[in-house]
Amino acid sequence: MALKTVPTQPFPDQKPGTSGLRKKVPVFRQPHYVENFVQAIFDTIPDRDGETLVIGGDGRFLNREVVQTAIRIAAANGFGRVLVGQGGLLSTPAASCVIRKHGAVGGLVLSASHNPGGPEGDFGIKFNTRNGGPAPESITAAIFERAKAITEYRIADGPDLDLERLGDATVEGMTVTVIDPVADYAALMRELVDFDAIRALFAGGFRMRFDAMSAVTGPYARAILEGELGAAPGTVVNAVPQEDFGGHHPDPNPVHARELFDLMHGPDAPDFGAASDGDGDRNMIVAPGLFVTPSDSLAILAAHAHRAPGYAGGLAGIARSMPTSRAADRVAEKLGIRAYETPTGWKFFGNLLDAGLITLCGEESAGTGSNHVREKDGLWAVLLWLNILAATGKPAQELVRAHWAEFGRDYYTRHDYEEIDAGAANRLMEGLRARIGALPGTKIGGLTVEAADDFRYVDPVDGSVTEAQGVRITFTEDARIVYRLSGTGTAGATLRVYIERYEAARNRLELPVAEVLAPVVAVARELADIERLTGRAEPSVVT
Ligand code: VG1
Ligand code: CO
Repeated sequence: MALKTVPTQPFPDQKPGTSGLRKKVPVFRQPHYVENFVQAIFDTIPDRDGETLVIGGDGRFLNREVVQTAIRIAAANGFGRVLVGQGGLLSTPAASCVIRKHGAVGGLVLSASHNPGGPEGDFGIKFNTRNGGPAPESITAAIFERAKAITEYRIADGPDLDLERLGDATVEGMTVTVIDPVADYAALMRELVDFDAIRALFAGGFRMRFDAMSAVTGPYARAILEGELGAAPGTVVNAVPQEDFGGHHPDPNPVHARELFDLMHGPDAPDFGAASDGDGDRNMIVAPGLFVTPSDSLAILAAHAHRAPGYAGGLAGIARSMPTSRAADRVAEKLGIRAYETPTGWKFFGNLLDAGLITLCGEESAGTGSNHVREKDGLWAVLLWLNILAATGKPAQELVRAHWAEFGRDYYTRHDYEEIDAGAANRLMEGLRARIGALPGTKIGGLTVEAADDFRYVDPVDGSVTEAQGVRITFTEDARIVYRLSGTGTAGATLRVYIERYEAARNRLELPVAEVLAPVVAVARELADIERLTGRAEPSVVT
C-alpha cells in the first residue's frame, strides 16, 4: 500500500444544499467526483491530524464503494482513526450519536435521505461536525469554494477493507474500527425513554406496525422494538435495507408509505403505526384512522415529553422550521418557554441546541429531534411516542384529539410541484417577492392578507444572517401560505407550497382537512399564478 497524490480538475456543481451534496448516481460515478468532494470536505477540517472520523450511510447503491473511497482518502489526510458502521451502515441519527460519544472531529453520512436510490436514483454526501450536527452554512460554503478550486487529492492505494468483520484494521497507519451500527444508539435510547414502560405496553397486547421502507432503520427498529421491547415479531416490516429501497421513495408520508397509511385506516389497524425514511432521520406517525401531521406530532411530543426520563426536567425551549405549523408555539406558550422559528434544514437547530436554548425541535417534513443528538431522529420520535402512550395509558388517537381540544387544531397540507423548469420556478418566486410590499390589506378569494415577507433568519447565538428562506403570507382569517424552492432535489426545481389554517372552535376540530383548506389552496394557486408559470394544474405530491 502507498499514499498517492492524484491531480484533478474541479467540478463546478459541488454545492451542498439543504442537507449535503445530492446528485444522481451517474453524476457521482464520474471519475474523481467523489474523491474531489471528500478531499474538499477534509480540507475544511484543519485540526484533523490524529483525530477520529465517523463514516456510514443508508445502504443505498454506491454506499459501500464510497465508504471504501472515503476511508482511503481519510488515511492519506492524517486522520488517526475511522469508525465505520458494519456493512457501511449508519443511520443519520446514529452517526450523530457516534460522533458525539466518541469525540470524533466529524463524520461523513452517505445518503440522499428520502430520495429514491439505485443505479439511476440519487446519492448524497453529508458532512457533520464535531457536535454531531450537519455542517453549518459557513462550512458548507467553504466546502463549495474548496471544491471549485481543487487541483489534487490524496488517497491510499490498496485492497478493499472487510466491512463485515467487527473490530480493528489498519490502513496506512490509520486505524479503522468496524462498529455495530446499532449499539451506541440503542444505549442512548435506553437513557432517554422508559424501556420498562414500553415493554409492559407491548406485553399487554399493544400492537404496532413500523415500516422501515427497506432503508437503514430496519436493523435499528428490529433490534430495539422487537428485540428489546418485546413487540411481536413482524412488527417491523421492510426491515432489510436494500440498495434501491425496493424501488420505492423511502419517504414516510401518506403518499409513499401508502400501505401503512391504508392499514392504519382499515378495520385491522394496529394501535400505532410509524415509518422512517432512507437515512432514518424522519418519522411518520399514524394512529388508527388518524394521520398525525409532523407539525402536530412535534407539538404533542413537546406537551408530554416530561413523561419520559430524558426530559423529566422539562424543556428549555422549542424550535420549528418556518414552514412548520405553529402548533408547537402554542405548547411553548403554555409551558412558558421560548419558541424559535428557523429556516428549513436541520443545520439551523445546531446552535440553539448547543447553546441550551431548546430541547426539542422539528420540521413539517417529518423530522423531530431533541438535544440527545444533533440530527432529527425517526426512531427516537417513535420511542418517545410509545413512552407517552405507555405513561398516559391513552390510545394515540385520543391523545391527538385531547391536544386539539386544548390547543386548537392547525389544519395543514403541503403541495409539491416536482421537477418543474428551474427558470419558471425562479420567476414564480421573484414574482412573489416583488409583490410582498403591496400584499398586506388586499383581499383574495375571501381571505385578507395580514402580512407578507421573505423569511430572513438571524441566528440568536452567533448573529449569522440567512436571507430569502421562503415567502410567507399570513391572513387575518388565521391562515398562512408559504412558498419556497426545495434544496434537496436533483432534477429541475421543486416548488413547495405549505398551506395551513388554525381552528379553535370545538365544532371545527374534526372536519376533513381538504375541506377546511380548500379556500386557502385556491388562494395559494391564484396568488402565485402557479398553473400559468409552471404549466402544472395540480401538484405532483400532496401530503
Ligand atoms: C427537505 C425538507 C427539510 C429537510 C430536508 C432534509 O428539504 O423540506 O425540512 O430538512 O429535506 O431532510 P427541501 O429543501 O427539499 O425542502 V432529509 O430527511 O433529506 O435529510
Ligand atoms: Co432523511
